[in-house]
Amino acid sequence: MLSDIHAIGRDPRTGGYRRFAWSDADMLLREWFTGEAAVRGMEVDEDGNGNQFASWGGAGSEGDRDALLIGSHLDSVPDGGAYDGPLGVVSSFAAVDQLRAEGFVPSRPVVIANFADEEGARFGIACAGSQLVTGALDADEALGLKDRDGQTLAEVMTGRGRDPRTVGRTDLLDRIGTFVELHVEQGRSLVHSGAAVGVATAIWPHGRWRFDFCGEANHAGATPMEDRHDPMQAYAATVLVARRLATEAGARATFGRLEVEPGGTNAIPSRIRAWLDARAADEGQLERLVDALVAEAQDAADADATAVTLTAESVSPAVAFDVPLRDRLATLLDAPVLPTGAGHDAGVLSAHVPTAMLFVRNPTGVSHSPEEFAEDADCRAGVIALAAVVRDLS
Ligand code: HGY
Ligand code: MN
Ligand code: MN
Repeated sequence: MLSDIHAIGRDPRTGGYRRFAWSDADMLLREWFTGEAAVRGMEVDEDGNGNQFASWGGAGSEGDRDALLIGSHLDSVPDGGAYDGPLGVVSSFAAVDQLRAEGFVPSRPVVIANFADEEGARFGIACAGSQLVTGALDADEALGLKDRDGQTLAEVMTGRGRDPRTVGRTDLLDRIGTFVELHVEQGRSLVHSGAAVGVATAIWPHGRWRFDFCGEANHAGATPMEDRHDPMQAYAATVLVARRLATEAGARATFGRLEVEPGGTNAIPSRIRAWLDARAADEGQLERLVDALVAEAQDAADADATAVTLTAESVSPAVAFDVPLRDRLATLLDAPVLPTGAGHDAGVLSAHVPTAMLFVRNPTGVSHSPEEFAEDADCRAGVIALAAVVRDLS
């Protein structure tokens, strides 16, 4: 199955994927998901947010809170790897295949999810599909989000034949009792522990903040250095301070996305738009890191009489996965437990239903890059583990 989707949304120059929400690649992956469900006789439905669900043994009825949800997401970050998301969806179909081949019949509905727009690569909000389902993300706020071409989510969904009025909270949480998401590990803990599969304990709190550094455009040659109000300076100081502050705090801070206005080679820019992704082991530490960074950015801007404003675009709280479920799976699988600094739909749902994550070893430990990798043998071990979990929980 992974090889079947290998070429979808893949940039041959980099080998990375560009599978953004509602893009052509995303639409092809949606068709792939529907096809995989159909060949297994699984009923497929798509909620108003674009989340797809393939059901084995019914979709679970309202109020039963009985279905076992598995699955993950199929979208990617720009130049993402082949496993972040798809490994969880593919492994879910493969686990169903294995259980059926063994003649297993679940005692409760088993539903495979493809959560829409988990990466937020196009509209900026992490786990948008699952946050809309739970009501954590307001539908109108989401529909007004714009992509880099200025298209709103409402316009994009309409263009794909969806009705924006159906975006928002659904009854999913009334139909499911447990969510288990399998995901490639984004780190090397399992390499160090020598295990193919691990069970998640926690997700670090994290967020995305947009810094707008505003100065005065001017001529690159005719403007003496002492007369400049160049926003690039405060931005540069902020990036360097972010590394120092995060390193000192044992936290993480990344500026991976930047827009320079107007972007002339021979002109001092008027505005720098920079996105901070910051994460820390607890929410207090994260807040202190961002506050300290904003103060440093303000000092740097003041030094050049430029301005800086901060906008929180996406904030994800700390997640501690359900302890009894975590321990049950770790015992069942004889697997190590480990935290993660990466966000997931499982983190969003964990606030509402008992949720767990299985991680599959990634020898490179690299993710959000074409270098992301998982050995076939470890992928198979992940399927066997997920099948054992589905059997145990249903
Ligand atoms: O950004 C994250 O942590 C996840 O990959 N969406
Ligand atoms: Mn990711
Ligand atoms: Mn992911």
